[in-house]
Amino acid sequence: MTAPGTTFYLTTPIYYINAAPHLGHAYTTIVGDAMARWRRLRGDDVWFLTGTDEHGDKIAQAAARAGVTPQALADRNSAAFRESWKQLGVTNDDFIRTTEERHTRVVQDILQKLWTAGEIYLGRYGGHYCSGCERFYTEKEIVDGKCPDHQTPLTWIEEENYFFRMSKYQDWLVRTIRERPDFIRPERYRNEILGFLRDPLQDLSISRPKTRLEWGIPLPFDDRYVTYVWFDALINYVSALGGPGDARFEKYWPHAEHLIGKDILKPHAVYWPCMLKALADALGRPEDELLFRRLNVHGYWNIGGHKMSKSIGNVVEAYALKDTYGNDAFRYFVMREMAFGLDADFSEEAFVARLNAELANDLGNLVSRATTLIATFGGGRVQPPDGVSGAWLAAQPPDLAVELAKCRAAVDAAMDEYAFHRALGAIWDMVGAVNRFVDVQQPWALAKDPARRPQLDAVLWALGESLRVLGIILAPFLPDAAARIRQAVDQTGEAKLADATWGGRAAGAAVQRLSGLFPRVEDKTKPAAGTGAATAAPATETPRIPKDHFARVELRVAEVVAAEVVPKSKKLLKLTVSLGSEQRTVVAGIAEHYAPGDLVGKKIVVVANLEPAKLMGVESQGMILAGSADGRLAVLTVDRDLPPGAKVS
Ligand code: ME8
Repeated sequence: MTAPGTTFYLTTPIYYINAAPHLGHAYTTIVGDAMARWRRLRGDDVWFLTGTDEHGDKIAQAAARAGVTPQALADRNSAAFRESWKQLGVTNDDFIRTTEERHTRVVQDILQKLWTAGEIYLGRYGGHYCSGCERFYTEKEIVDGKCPDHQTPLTWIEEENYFFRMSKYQDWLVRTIRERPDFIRPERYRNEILGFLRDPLQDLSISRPKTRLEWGIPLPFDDRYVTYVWFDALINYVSALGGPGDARFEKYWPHAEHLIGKDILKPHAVYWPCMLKALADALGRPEDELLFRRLNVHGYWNIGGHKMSKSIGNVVEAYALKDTYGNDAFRYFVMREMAFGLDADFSEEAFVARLNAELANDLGNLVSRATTLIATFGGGRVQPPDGVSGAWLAAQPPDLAVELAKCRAAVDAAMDEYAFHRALGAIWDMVGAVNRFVDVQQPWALAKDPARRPQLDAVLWALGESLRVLGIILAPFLPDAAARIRQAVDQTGEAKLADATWGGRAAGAAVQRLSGLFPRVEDKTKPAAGTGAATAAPATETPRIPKDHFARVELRVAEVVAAEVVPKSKKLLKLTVSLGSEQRTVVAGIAEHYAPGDLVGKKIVVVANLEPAKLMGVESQGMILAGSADGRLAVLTVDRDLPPGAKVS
């Protein structure tokens, strides 16, 4: 694990601009952003790069189909990627385009150096070419005479081309991968490449004759040719830093880590290290100064059990869910659902399930519960406990200081391996511990006994402290929600990981109520209960009553302070509500419609003068109002802020 305060350079692939940004692109860019934010949070000096890959057959063909020049298409579509990442809140430090002069200059410079050093030669080659893949296939790779990827017929092409002497680096590459266990991660991809390298490595054709393709970077030593798109594209990682010799390159390149999907493993794990080794030799520099540090490879998203296909548009639709459910929810789902390195399946149903259970329920409710408890019982302030109550708190289960230390260590280790799913799992363990802490400590019960005020204050302080540290640790993953949490606990300024220690805030703080951080959403993918026709009871069936009958019912606004399931009951929730001057316990048959935390912090309406009644052994001192139709139920709330206890008439 690298020590905090180090330099770090992270790149995503540069995306082809013949398709709109979709789920796959968004995933890599989001995890890249989370990693960049995480390393900045640790205090590292970070440079995070993304961009677009704009040359090659695919782009030329797409432009021809659209009736525009390749450059016009590139300008328009590259802007779509840039805009998309901006909307997602991605914090890239630079955005490189392969049609930029700063890129073509470095590509031509590197080609010239390799040519001069004898690393490139002119040769003759005949092969089966797929224009979709922009590559030749060997006899062994062809399936039924067709491209194994596109299942389209291949074209036999024979031509003179320039070749990079890649084969001579085969032994060196195998040795390097063996000596550096984390050069290609996770291990399954390292093994895949070592397996591939058991067969002889071919030299790499790095040019395309202009007679066949004009849309590329001209070779500096033969202008009848343009550069093969992969040779051009890989160099973006270096050209964006200004190329060897540039101050930015010399600072960041030794710490370079690439992030890619498994589809582009071979160019990154084979061509690219060989190119860099050849460049190091040509420049007379040690190979360590030119090799990247790590290649981090993730798996592929499938959609609803099917392979992602750009043509059906499902990948674009999946990405559009960020607009429906919000950036943070989208980020959370993709990072939590995909075990980094393995394939995963995307479905709206799974998305909504996680959103409701983990974001709305676990995290959102905790924030709402904790801030409401502090507002109600602490007057909106928390104070660090003194020696006696501090010692009492330290002995209370669950021990949140220990839980936090466990969470921090687990997140550190997970992020070192790009295991975003595990990092979030560890943070949710902490969220769960704090929720348990509230259930076990029952601050509303402590509040009933004035002699236990110091313990109540210590519990409230622990809740404030939990939210403070969560607001920091969550920042790389859920930047918007984390900022709102930090604001609610009066933390302004930049979050720093070093501050996420238990008891890190010595002074007291004001805490503001924060509810609805992640509103629950209805699962549209599940059929609604009932027939869909209006089946609410007709409003006029019951006999009319004089007005004063209604006036005998005392309705009041009540604030839900705490809620729990009544043991052994499926239907009942026990709510603790505040009527301003007093607190009441109200038992309501709503557990099939609301999780306990859903209502905490909400202002609802109760019948305050009902005779007490026992339900499953719990005395209910009132009744809440709720509407129902089609098997659905909704608790009545007030749409403007009124103090608890306010009369309803
Ligand atoms: O290959 N699941 O660009 P590209 C997960 N320009 N990630 C996916 C994905 C999926 N189903 N589909 C795409 C190129 N990705 C080249 C790269 S780099 C020097 C040149 C992501 O637009 C993933 O990161 O086809 C994958 O590697 C990348 O998009 C490919 O993007």
